[in-house]
Amino acid sequence: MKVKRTQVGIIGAGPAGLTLARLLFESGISTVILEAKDREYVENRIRAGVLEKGSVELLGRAKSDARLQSNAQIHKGIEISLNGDRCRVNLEKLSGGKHVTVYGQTEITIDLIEVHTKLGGEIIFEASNVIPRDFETKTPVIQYESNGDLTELQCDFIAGCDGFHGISRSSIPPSKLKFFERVYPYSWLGILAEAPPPSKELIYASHERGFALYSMRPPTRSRLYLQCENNTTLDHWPDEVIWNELRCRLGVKDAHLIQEGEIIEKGVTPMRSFVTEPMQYGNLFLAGDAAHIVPPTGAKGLNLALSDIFYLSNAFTSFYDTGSTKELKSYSKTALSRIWKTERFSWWMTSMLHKASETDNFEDRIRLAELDYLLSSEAALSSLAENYTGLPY
Ligand code: RFL
Ligand code: PHB
Repeated sequence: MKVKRTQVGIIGAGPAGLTLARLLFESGISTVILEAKDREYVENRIRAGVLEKGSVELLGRAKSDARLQSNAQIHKGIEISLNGDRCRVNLEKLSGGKHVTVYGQTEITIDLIEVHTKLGGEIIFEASNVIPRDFETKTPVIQYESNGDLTELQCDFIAGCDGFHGISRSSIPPSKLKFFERVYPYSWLGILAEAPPPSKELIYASHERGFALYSMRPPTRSRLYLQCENNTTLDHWPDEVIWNELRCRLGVKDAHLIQEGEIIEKGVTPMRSFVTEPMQYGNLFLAGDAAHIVPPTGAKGLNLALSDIFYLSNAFTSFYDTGSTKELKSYSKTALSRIWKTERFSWWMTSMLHKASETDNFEDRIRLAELDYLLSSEAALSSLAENYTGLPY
């Protein structure tokens, strides 16, 4: 068995693991990232697209924002469409001057990998049988295989940034963790299309046929989503059905705004809320989707992963600068306070905008009353704007 040594061993090269590695590198702390997939796969995953100010600032601190600064779009508002009637939510005015940035997670991942590898950071792609061990001791290790070699990576700490299906969370004895979960009775069909989006801003559409979201990947592409049934398959969604449904849910008045184009990617995403408490056990720290999941309606999954990394990178830096374990010990508590507020917001946006089950007509009326109230109340809209643009760290 080969032996390697680093200060912080990171499992997973998603946005959480990569940003952590970049920030620690900038503070002179060594890391090795172990990633199960190959680089091409990691760089081609299509996921989130809306960034809060705190996320953009963190990517700046990670020295990975050069392309973002020149290619991203600033959005000062969103639109909400209710059965075809559109209403603009002025995020900037309602939040006291804040906005969101539209830039795809795919591009963020490409940027982080490019900068980190150029500066000499180590990412081991296609690492298999990755097993975190001995993290209840002061000498944790991550065992893994790469190119046929079995290696033991000795480290001071392990950061489990390996997403919802990763190995880190499941390596902690279940009796030490508590899980909180809600699975929703619908999913999203997502498409990426070579077609201009119907509006300069995102449109969240609640319609009697179900929810639809009209987003974008600047400069030329549309990123579009449709509420669908949980057991749907892509066979149910030929291109023509998708375009018709997108037109229909935007309403008769705006249907002409939909411009068709080649559909480059199609996929179904289930909707889940999930939180693990605590997010640390001994010297193993969980961050991002490894610890929590939100349904994508509030555009928070990626932003939450990055806010965890803000707290965790500060805690590691403080430890290596001063020897203090205070921030490391309180990492989970600090991160969870923001996570639960964001879980609440994502659950609220999801429940309010999606068509509820046919059988619960009471819940559906409450949902419509909530939407009606939101669109008629500056106080309610200000709360949406404050949460959508991002709660403070
Ligand atoms: P990631 O991005 O899942 O990265 C985890 C990385 O760990 C690797 N990995 C392992 N590596 C080594 N050994 C193992 N045993 C491993 N197991 C897994 C994986 O290959 C991967 O590279 O987690 P991270 O960094 O915490 O980032 C979180 C965000 O990616 C996530 O919150 C968002 O993308 C969620 N999400 C969306 N969020 C939004 O805000 N808007 C969206 O539109 C949106 N769409 C999505 C999404 C998540 C999806 N998933 C997870 C299936 C669409 C999809 C399909
Ligand atoms: C996206 O562009 O992928 C996106 C935007 C807003 C959301 C979810 C996804 O709420």
